[in-house]
Amino acid sequence: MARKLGGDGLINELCKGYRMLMDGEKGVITIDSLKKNSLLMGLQGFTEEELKNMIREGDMDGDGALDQIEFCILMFRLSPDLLHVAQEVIHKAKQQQNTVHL
Ligand SMILES: [Ca+2]
Repeated sequence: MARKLGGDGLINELCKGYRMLMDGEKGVITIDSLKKNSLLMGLQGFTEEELKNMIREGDMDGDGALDQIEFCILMFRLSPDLLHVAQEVIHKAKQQQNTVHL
């Protein structure tokens, strides 16, 4: 599915996902907001331990929550396909830059 989206679409999808999962008051994804909102998004079947691991995995500054950048990086790490799309987008962007310079 990610493949059909262009670069902007991909980032938009990630941002949309982030906003749906985050704690509306704190503006970050916490274990509680992840638990609550993943159910609303229909992402069932994760145990609390798996969700905690997801936060721990992505949390780079150790505050126990995922900010937008941490979330996006985690998504790219969890999905090799997404990473492939991102590389294509970067590749295309570079080609466009080259065209402009020529
Ligand atoms: Ca963090």
